[in-house]
Amino acid sequence: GGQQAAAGMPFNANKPGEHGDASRSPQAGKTCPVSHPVATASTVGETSASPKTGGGVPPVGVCPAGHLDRVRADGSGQRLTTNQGVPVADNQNSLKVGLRGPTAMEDFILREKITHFDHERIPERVVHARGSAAHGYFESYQDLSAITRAAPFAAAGKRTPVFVRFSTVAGERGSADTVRDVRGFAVKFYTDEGNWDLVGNNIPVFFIQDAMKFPDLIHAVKPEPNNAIPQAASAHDTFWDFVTLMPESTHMLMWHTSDRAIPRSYRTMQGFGVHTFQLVNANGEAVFCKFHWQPVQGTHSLVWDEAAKIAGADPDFHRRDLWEAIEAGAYPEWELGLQIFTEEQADQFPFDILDPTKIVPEELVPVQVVGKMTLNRNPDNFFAETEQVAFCTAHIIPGIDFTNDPLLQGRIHSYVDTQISRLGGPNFHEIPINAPVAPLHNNQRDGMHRQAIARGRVAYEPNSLGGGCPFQAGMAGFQTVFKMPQPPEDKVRGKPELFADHYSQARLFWISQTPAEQAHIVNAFRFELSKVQTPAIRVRLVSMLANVDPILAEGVAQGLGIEVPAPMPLATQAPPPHYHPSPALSLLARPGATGIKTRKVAILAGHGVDAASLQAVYADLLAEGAAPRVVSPQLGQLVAYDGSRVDVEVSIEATPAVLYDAVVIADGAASVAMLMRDPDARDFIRQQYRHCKPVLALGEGKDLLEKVGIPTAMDNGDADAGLFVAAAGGADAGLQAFKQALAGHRNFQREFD
Ligand code: HDE
Repeated sequence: GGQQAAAGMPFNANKPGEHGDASRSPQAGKTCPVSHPVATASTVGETSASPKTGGGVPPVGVCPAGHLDRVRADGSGQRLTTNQGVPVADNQNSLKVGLRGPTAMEDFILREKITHFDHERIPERVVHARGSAAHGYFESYQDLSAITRAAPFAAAGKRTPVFVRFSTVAGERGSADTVRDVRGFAVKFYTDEGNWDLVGNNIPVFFIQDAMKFPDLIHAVKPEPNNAIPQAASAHDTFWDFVTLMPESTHMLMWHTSDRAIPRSYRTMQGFGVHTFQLVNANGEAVFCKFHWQPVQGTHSLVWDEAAKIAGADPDFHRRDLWEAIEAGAYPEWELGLQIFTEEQADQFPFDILDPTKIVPEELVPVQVVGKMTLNRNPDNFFAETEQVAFCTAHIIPGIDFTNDPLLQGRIHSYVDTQISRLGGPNFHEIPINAPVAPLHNNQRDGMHRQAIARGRVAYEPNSLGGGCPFQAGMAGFQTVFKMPQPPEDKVRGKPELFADHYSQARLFWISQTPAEQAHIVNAFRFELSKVQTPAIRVRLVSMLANVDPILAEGVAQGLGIEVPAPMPLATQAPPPHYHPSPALSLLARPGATGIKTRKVAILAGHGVDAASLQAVYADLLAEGAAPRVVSPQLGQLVAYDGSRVDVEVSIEATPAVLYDAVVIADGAASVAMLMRDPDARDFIRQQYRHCKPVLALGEGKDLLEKVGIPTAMDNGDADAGLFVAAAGGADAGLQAFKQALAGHRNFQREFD
């Protein structure tokens, strides 16, 4: 770059970037205008065989988010401009009165840039602030028009684009992903009859029965208002103070302390609509419905010690997992299940279907699978899409309707209301990610940030000047068909009698868990209440649990070092319904159908490793869709036993044990000796073992197990179903067994040994 300044010019007027001109101007031949890919019939489906989407490639099927192409922007190859399109000559220096003088007020370029920056942030969501999202589509397996006229179910094979956001509830936008919390599971269907938002959670019940209590619940669980502690945690006094004074939360607390609240991945959780909804067909006939999302990948969770460590090692653990799976073409999938029942059936249930603290057990009403959702495209821009997406329970379409669930009724108001302040006005439906794909015509006008240019004189109805348009859709439009009991004549503040049974389904959940899951619940209560500083709150909690199960209450009381107090008084004298265990409520009931796909496997190795067996195992795991990584105390290359070189992909320090689903210890005496000397490597093995993950020791790798004190058989003499020692060179049988264990995820038996 020319440094010779003309007389009077600043000496560095033409100074190149410190890294040369390349960092400041496009490379030769790179200045052509960028075309924005638009999915057409011929490109649709093209990417199904491709290992990667993202990066603007049109996705499979109905081109999820294809409607967003019109607003996608890409600066590559383009010159820099202001927001007014004025080309910017110098993006390094503000305009000054002389090189050492003050900045000129007239530098509109600087001022525009700084002003925009100053206003970059919008308020985070008051709850569910931390989240991640992806595009995809829902495909109906069948024509459900006999039950509902909802557009996505109109025909077998029909595809409807979706945008799905997963979230935690309590933490702030930058909090860690793996905290103990409920996960949001919000789906926006862009149907051809308008947008339908199914705003659910990964737990099928809720803490409270009435919207009136929601601000109290959230104030109790959020960081305490005097010192803003703790972040993204329910383990503090105000939360447990509140919930132990609200016994209706007992059932939810059982789920909240279960492994459901620490999922392995967004891809491995169920989703639930929670409330009872109605499905309505074209004849106006209604049935009740509960929505279930069932992950094809199976349901898998973390263990608590691991979740806590991941929060430090990779706070973006779930965000990264979702992103990487989609980039790798391992598209997450969920089947949609419906529990459909009539009012007559509902009248026979021992609980009220309007009570969001109750499930409808699958033994009572089986779940019918009616379609599948596939997420196959990452957002292009986190803010524009994931942050600005506005889910509202009020967004339903013909064929779906509410019920009188008093929690749902309050939500119908809350979501639209909150978007108005979060997104700055009533036109948030015009933000591209929120805009319906279905055509939109009405007489709503104006407001902050209005985009649409409504033509003509007429913004009222009825009108003759506009030919009566837009006209009412009549029978083709949304109609409310409340099959629910008619509202009583007198307005009341109160609850139906059956809402007062707070414990039977909490007990149902408890007796449906495997021993390992029960132990985790006891431990979680102990942990949470250990953080509570007020002894009376601990006692109150145990008195609630005493109504659920004596073993549970005793286990928690023991952990807290207190006696089990008298059970909390019951809110109803009616005899409690009796439930049999429901195996479907155990996480272990759904191992999933994707085997070891996307499971992360560390192959620990050092110098002197047996390269041939390492590479064989690596290739084998990769071929089955797992994600093996050569992990070593140091980066660079390892010199193998045979003199060849093995690339280290990542250091132990950068990716500790908790970030992997399993570990293989590579063979080779020197390699194993190097690992033995490394404290991180020793910890790695201990933690994999403690977290019940599969471990495969190849050849001399077993010496590392011995070194860290891991028994190769369980105390009772049984083989550990997740620990495999393969003879040198004979990895095959061991590897097969290891992969089977990896598909099953964990061996919880270890916790009892
Ligand atoms: Fe929400 N909830 N909620 N909630 N909720 C919000 O809306 C609210 C409830 C859920 O990814 C807010 O856009 C009330 C149950 C999800 O953007 C707010 C009540 C269930 C998300 C709100 C509930 C949910 C939210 C905050 C009780 C499971 C994130 C920001 C009457 C069925 C959606 C926003 C996303 C978000 C209110 C209870 C799920 C304030 C008043 C029950 C998944 O409107």
